[in-house]
Order: sequence, then structure tokens, then C-alpha cells
Amino acid sequence: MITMKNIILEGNPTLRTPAEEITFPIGEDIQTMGQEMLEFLKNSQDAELAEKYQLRAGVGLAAPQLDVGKKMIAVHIPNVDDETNEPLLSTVMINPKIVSHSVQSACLAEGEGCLSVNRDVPGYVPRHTRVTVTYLDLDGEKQKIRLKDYPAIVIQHEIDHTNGIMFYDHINNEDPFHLDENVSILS
Ligand code: N9Y
Ligand code: NI
Repeated sequence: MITMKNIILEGNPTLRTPAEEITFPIGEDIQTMGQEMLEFLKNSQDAELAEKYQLRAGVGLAAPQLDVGKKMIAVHIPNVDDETNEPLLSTVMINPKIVSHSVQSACLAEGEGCLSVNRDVPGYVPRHTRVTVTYLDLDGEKQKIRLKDYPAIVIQHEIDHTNGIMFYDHINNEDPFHLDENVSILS
């Protein structure tokens, strides 16, 4: 079971090294790791399990955060307007790639954090409002999805990890809360 002990922190060079593509066919080891990554996110969002195992709640996780330099990410985004218990998006992606994106950008009003960063880094993190992403699922099937708003932001944070990029790389150094014309704030 993945816990916080398995998550490496900033300063570890793996977080700054572009990860390698995963080759087809996908091995059992990768499949198992993908399942465990998604399980970690679910556990971290379960109040009882999070307390029991001292997990920081997360909506995404990338393999490099586990010190594994491979292009694999997991996302588990809970549904906010809670009528169903169905998550908004819950998946493991292998070799995720943004193949097209909007000109319009968006950022979270509260900025971003990271499970690999144990400090507050204030500032807006502008990201594409809409992205089209291709990836392989855990069965090795090629997939293509369009995402917008919050799920699009989460996926870009995770894909950045597979390319050695941290969220604060996108924050304007001179003026952390500067907003370009084409950037809206998500609320
Ligand atoms: C985990 C990050 C990924 C998100 C940060 C901004 C967009 C993607 C993460 C640190 C603490 C908070 C936590 C979070 C959350 C949100 C809604 C519901 C439940 C992956 N990471 N967080 N960042 N939690 N939990 O570093 O999830 O947003 O690379
Ligand atoms: Ni992160």
C-alpha cells in the first residue's frame, strides 16, 4: 500500500528528470503500480483511511513522485455537486500527452499545492482551460479525452510531473498574482 513515506519531496532529482515512455505491451508490474496509485488517491480521500494512515488528500499522483521515472499518472477527482458517489474522473493514464489545447487559460483561485512540496507557494498557476489528451489505459488500449476546467488543471499538473516540471515553475516571479488577459480564475 502506498503511503506518504513512498512520496519523494522537492530536492529529489527524480522530480526534475523527464520520465521515460512506457513501452507496449504494458507489463504486470506497471499495471499493479497504476492500480496502487489510484488506490492511494481513493484512500487519501476517505476520511477514516486518511486518518488511520496519515494520508494527505490528493486528486492526482504521478509515478516520478514515487521515484519511478516512467510516464504514468493517476487521477481521482471527486464529484462536488454530490448527488451520486461517482467521481468526476477516476483513471490511470500511461504516456499521457496533450495533443491540443485552448488559447484560453485558467487557474485555481487558491493557487496550487503538491504532495511533493511541504510548503505553501502562493500565486496563480495559469494552465490551458481545455485540453485533449491521448494515453494508454491499463489494458494497453489507446484513449483520447477532452477535459476542461478543474479536471484539465489536475491533468496538466500530473503531466507536468512526467516532464520534470513543478507547479511553481508557472508562477510569475515578479508578481505571483498577475493575471494575463486570457487567464480566468476558476471558482
Ligand atoms: C497532488 C495534488 C494535485 C493537485 C494540485 C492542484 C491541481 C492538482 C493535490 C497538495 C495539497 C492538496 C491536494 C489537493 C484535494 C483536492 C480536492 C479534493 C480532494 C499530484 N499532487 N493536492 N496538492 N487535494 N483533495 O501533487 O491533490 O488538491 O501531483
Ligand atoms: Ni504534484
